[in-house]
Amino acid sequence: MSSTDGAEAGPASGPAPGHHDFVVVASRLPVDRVEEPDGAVSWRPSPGGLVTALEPVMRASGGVWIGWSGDAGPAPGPFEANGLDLVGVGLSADQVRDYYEGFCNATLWPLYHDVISPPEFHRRWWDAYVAVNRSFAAAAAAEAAPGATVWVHDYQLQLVPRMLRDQRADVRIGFFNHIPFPGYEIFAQLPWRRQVVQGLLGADLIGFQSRADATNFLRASRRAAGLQTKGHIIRVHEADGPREVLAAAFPISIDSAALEEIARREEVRKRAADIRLALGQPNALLLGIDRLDYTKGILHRLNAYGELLNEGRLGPQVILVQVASPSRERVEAYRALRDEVEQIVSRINGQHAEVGSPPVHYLHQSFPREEMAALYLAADVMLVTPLRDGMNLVAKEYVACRYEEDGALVLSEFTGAADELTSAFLVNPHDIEGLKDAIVRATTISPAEARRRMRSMRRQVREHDVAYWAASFLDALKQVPG
Ligand code: GDG
Repeated sequence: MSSTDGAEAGPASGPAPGHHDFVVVASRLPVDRVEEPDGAVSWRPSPGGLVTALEPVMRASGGVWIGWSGDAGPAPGPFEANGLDLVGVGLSADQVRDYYEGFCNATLWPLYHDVISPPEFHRRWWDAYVAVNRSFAAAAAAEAAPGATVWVHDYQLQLVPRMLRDQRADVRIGFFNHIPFPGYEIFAQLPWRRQVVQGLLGADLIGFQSRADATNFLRASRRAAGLQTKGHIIRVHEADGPREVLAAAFPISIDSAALEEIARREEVRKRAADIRLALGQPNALLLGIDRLDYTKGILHRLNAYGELLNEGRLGPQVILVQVASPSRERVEAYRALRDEVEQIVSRINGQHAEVGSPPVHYLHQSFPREEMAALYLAADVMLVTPLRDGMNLVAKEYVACRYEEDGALVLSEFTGAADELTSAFLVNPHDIEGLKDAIVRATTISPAEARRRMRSMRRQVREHDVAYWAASFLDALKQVPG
């Protein structure tokens, strides 16, 4: 990402630590540290699902965001960047290796995404996970005002709710899981399954992306922790008596209006036209935008596209632009995936390119939001084909940008987004023939059918935006009996 609208680090201008009524605890701060050649430090917004989702909510409600900066070493003191009050949690180099790259990215991530890649279980990694969760819980306990609302995010911090409650029984704790919660047969592989369930149950409200995820967690509470559930309520036993925890679905979304506003800008529309021009005015432009992650189904998508070219089913000049933003490059499975993706891209281009016009344009880069919006605008067909994805914001972003009610979305049924965007071309990405058929249908869709499908998806994304998501979660949190 090349935009640098970050602010200099400086003392927080908000309330003094320990006096925040609203505390967000997430594994990462919503900014990256940038050191200028003259040694000055600035912070620029960092891309990613959670940041994209929470930034507008934080701005609207004030409060403090606790997270890790992304670099090994001591935490930066409390600071303000980009108008947000931030508190850093420091991770040592060993913790980055064992907690972040290890337990988070090589144990929990693959386990929770249906073991697409085999999870590794190491006791040293678990110990690091416990220690780092303890640091985050301590920071939250220090920042929260009496009776504050604390919103903990995602699979990296599942033990924080319990640890925080043990120190601060007065605060109200919400937890939101951004990734899927797996079926019990898969979750049960985790040697520390009971501790994880009990860690989460320190919260008053546990939010999931879909009803299926919430149901899986309710079952895990019964099976791994031996607790009773009734509907969406889990009965937890505390030293001072029973307590009720609610587990339910709160599908996350995007700031739809803000993104549409970007897409409507003259310069963004011009950039979209220039992109098509640079690609040789293709008959159809297919687009994929993902973090380079094995859950996103990039290989299945490339294989389907390659076969369609081999079979001559797409007609001339149907181009694929694949943005694969760099991700978790120190984790072995991600390095291997990158090699495999790049091999397939080369094979397709080697076989089908004419001089000056390759069919696949592969961009292993990150782009500013305006460029993303221009890409969404330029694309006739958006390909979102994860093998498993909690929600997938890219699908919603494409829909938000298509204000002329054209374009088509091919969407995996294994995303949370598929529960809402039912007018997309829904596919099982493992079924390569079905995926190919859907790509052909989306590419040859009539303007009337495209409008009908896009209009209904746009209504969904407009009415259920990120503000709606945050408000429904926080309202429900207020109502759970504390
Ligand atoms: C997790 C869950 C869930 C990507 N490349 C660039 C860029 N992005 C932005 C996209 C989108 C976000 O990153 C990716 O969000 P996704 O939802 O697609 O996926 P994850 O990163 O895996 O997010 C996911 C999400 O959390 C929220 O709960 O939906 O299921 O896995 O917003 O636009 N943004 C910019 N440049 C890039 O190059 N500016």
